[in-house]
Amino acid sequence: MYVFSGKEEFKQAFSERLETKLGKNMETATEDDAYRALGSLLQDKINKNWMQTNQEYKKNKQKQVYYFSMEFLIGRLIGNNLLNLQVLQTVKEGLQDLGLSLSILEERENDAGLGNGGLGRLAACFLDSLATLGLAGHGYGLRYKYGMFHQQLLDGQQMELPDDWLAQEYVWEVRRPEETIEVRFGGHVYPIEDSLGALSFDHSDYEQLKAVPYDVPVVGYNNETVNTLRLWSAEPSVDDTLVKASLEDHYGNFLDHRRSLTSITEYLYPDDSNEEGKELRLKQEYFLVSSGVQSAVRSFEGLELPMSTFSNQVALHINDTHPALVIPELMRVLMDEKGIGWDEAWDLTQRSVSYTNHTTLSEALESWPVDLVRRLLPRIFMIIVEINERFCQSLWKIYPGDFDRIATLAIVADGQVKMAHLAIVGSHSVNGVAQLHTDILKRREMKNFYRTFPNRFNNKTNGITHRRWLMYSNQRLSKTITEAIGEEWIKKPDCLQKLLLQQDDAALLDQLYDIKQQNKEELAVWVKKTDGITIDSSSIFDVHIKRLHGYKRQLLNAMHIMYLYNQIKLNRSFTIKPRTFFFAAKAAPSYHYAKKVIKLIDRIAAVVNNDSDVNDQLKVVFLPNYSVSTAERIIPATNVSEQISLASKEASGTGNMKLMMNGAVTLGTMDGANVEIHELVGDANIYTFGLSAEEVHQFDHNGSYSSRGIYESDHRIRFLLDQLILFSPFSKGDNVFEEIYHALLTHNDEFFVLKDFASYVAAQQKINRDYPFKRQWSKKSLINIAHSGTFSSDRTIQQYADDIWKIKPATI
Ligand code: 26V
Repeated sequence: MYVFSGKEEFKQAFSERLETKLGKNMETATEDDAYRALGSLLQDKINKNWMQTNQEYKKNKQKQVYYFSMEFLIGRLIGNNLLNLQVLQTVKEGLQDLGLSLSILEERENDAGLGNGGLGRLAACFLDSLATLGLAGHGYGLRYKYGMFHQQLLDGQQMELPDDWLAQEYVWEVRRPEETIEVRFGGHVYPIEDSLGALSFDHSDYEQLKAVPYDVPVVGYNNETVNTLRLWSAEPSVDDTLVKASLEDHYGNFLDHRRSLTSITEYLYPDDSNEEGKELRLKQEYFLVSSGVQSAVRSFEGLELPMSTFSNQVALHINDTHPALVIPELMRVLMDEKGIGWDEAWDLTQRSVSYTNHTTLSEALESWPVDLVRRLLPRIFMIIVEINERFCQSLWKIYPGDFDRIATLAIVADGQVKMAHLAIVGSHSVNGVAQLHTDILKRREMKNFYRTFPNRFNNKTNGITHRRWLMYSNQRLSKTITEAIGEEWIKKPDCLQKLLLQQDDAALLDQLYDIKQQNKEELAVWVKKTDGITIDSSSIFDVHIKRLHGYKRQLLNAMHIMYLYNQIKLNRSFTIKPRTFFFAAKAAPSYHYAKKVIKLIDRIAAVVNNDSDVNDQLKVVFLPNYSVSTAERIIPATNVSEQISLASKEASGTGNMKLMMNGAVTLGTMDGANVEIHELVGDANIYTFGLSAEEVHQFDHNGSYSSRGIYESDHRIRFLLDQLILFSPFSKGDNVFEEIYHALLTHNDEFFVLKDFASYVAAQQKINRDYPFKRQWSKKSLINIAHSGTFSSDRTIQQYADDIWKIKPATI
């Protein structure tokens, strides 16, 4: 896309924009003004191609993919847009000439945290790849007024503060009131039969509200494509004056009622591990689904094609089960609004919808009480019941008399609507997010469904966009890679493998080492500035960044640090290569145990960092408020990537991919995509440890694990656990860590922390021995970078496009 011919043209346009948009000049403009002027200037350039992209799609009757997701963790856009428009360098230099720093202006943008973690960030990476590959794929999400909470630590206690990201005008969004959709909740549905015996449904007494879209452009890299991320916002409907009457004209009641309706898009649910069954969450889900489906149908109708071709023109993808109501909602629109019969509507629905599963953790599996669904969504409920009836009847034909099997597969059972069952039955494709995860779905979690629909199941190993996570966030490394192998890797990330030819090139290895060193120094400066902690940038940077969860085992890492501390304190001859352990993690606000682990890490940091016997060898840093923009700072500076989940629990992981791509070496279990990383880089370039998924399964199955047995036989572990509850530098004699102690001992250590401790320590010792051999370490780093192209989301999206959505690039 043509943006600026060079920095002079940019400077001219920028100064003009300051004047025309903000009435400021270089003397009077604040940093905020400058950011705003830059954003608005880019938005203008993007708009032209945005419009053109939409027109081309329509003219060519291009099949459209709508990616429905409750979360899009997009982070800041300015740097990414400059990169994709290929003017990052021009603008950086132009601003410099004007006495401004791009990186300071970038900080003015609020980081759009409309997601919890991996699932939301994946959606954002996918949008980037769709646009870059020239594919007609768009995001449908919610415009939460408050995104992921802002985390602060007060004496190690996590505090959640509201993320008021829209407090300042968001430069990238465009409100499109003309595209508003009406969404209905509640009321009563009655069947009516006409004189010919045809059935229709009358829906009355419902509450109606407006879904107003705010569109955010998604700019492809070095092409003309601009797709759309459409975020829906709830607003009161004009029609609700009717409601006013039913509330007996009481003005206060009326306004309360209005507020409660529009609260649907107030905030993002900050828990990604525990299904709470909150009514407001179900309302959010249906609000997204109903707006999205109606809007997709409306666009389809603009093509003036027969309804029977819907599934040739439209693919609806659901990111986990959260938008699974897409299935009955599309059935409703096709039947009740377009007059199509059940069988044809069902056929079109199944052909359009595809579903990705992101977890096998039973606590996170969604199911909704039948009573709630019936009350909130009466027509949708009727359709779900009918889908279930027909499905169970079809099962009866395959498995006559097998009540038990049919009961385990039913969509509605035990007073609950099971969303995963609905998603599998109503779609043509179900995929897991890494090979191991897909195998577990097929062999265990969804075994009966897999037997019934073997062709529906497939794997799509996750990916990350190498544009944001390498080209943008690690510009030094990108430059060196291009100097070494040319720039083909940018369009074809698999070409990073060319680096393998130079794996013994001493100069290149030294250069990689230096780049890492510079990135570490930069991070150290930032940590000093923001948290006041001094770190040794020549120490090993060991990084554990992800949501805080029992299965991710931040506790295992923390206990190892306690162990090192004890060793150094008690054993004069024990030394280690200096190491800085970084953590960043948000805990779900109601996840008590997770908050205790944060507290423990904070306590360990306080002890270790202030003890002069150890703090030349050991430092611990907990970086608060983990977000996309902090990840962008930490990842380029990492030596060791901690991916230590209990095998079988982490569906894929994507941080593992980002870190590998930036030359970190993985310390990991054989879980999720770590398995695939290991396969690619080989034993010499990854540190693996711990139980296998199969071993974990066997223990869970036969119940033979005893954490107490380990406590009794391993004195190191006994010592550590006692330090949690008896007087020690960590416990300080109070009972704050009793909960952790009991989880490990009384409740038999659900996540096998004690079981994997010994092999984790051994792997860490190996790292301690290997790191000082600079060239060899750099070679491991190079081999990781070289194989990381496989994990570009361009590869992932190409596979979705070919195998699931059946779409080809458009020519814009
Ligand atoms: C679940 C729930 C349930 C309660 C309500 C709010 C809520 C929000 C999100 C979730 C989804 C949890 C699943 C998830 O995030 N899975 C992660 O997906 C990543 C992308 O595929 C994958 O890399 C991670 O391994 C997986 O944990």
